[in-house]
Amino acid sequence: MTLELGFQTRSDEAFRAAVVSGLSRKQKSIPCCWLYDARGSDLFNAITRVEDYYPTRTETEIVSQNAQDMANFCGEGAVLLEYGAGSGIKTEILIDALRAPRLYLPIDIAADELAQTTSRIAKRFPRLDVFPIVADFTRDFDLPPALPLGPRTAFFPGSTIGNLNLREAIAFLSRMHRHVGAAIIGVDLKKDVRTLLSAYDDSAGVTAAFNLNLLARINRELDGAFPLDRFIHEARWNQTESAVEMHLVSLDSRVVTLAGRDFTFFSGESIHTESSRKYDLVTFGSLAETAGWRVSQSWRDRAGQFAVLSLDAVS
Ligand code: AVJ
Repeated sequence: MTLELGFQTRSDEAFRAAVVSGLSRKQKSIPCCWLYDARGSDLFNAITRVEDYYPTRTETEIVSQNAQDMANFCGEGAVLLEYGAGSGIKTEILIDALRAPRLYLPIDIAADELAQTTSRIAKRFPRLDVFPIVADFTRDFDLPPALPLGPRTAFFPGSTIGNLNLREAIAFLSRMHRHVGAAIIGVDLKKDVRTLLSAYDDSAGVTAAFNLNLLARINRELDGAFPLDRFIHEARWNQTESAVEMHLVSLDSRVVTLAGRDFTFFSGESIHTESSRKYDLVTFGSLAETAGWRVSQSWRDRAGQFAVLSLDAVS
């Protein structure tokens, strides 16, 4: 059974405000949540299937091979929350292994994709209640009151936590602590820079299309005038932040009008559109600890590229 859809928290006005303020900074930047309109979600799903992008297939394999352990961690009659649900492939594997799960609450800002994922999962697991919530999980939001009893576990795969900076990650993990007492979280691990950069600048050009779609969205929704063939996608390794960054680089000096305002670019100037932080297990463990969590188990692939961790609330 699927309950009615939650509330919409992101509006056209919020998009305009985010773009205008982001492009007014010294280092121009736009929060990565705006990459995921309908076309952006499709392009991201295409990224997960390209050879160079290792995280999705690696994590899916880890979840498949350890689904029983993960299900035991969740316990019987679980209430499963998922932050940034996306396409929900890994979630299906986990739900399939759970014993008599009670309720699945996927939370995502991409409303269209959330609706698709929700109906697929509701169809496949007819006895599971599904309650989708359209919300930005990086901000405060309330869970619906009167959740059924049963152990609550959060599922946060995809290394989406990597998109958050230190302050945001602690705020997120603290909010998760208010929502649930246990969590299963995917974390992409530090590795050689070449592997990282090709994952974010794949040879098929899908990541480039994903990044450039943001400018197309601005043109469409904010009456923008970005010439799409004069901006290029770039992936950069930021050693200090231990993050792969995506940028959109202007090939010329120019003035771009959008939302009735002018923005000046010098030749080579970039808009920073995403950071994907890469952790080692020790660093992630102490981050989790700061927010009241203890790592209980960690599952990795053979090559040690990616980790899925179970967390218990300690305080
Ligand atoms: C879905 C946020 C985890 O950061 O690896 C993929 C998004 N960006 N390629 C990531 C993404 C460029 C992805 N996350």
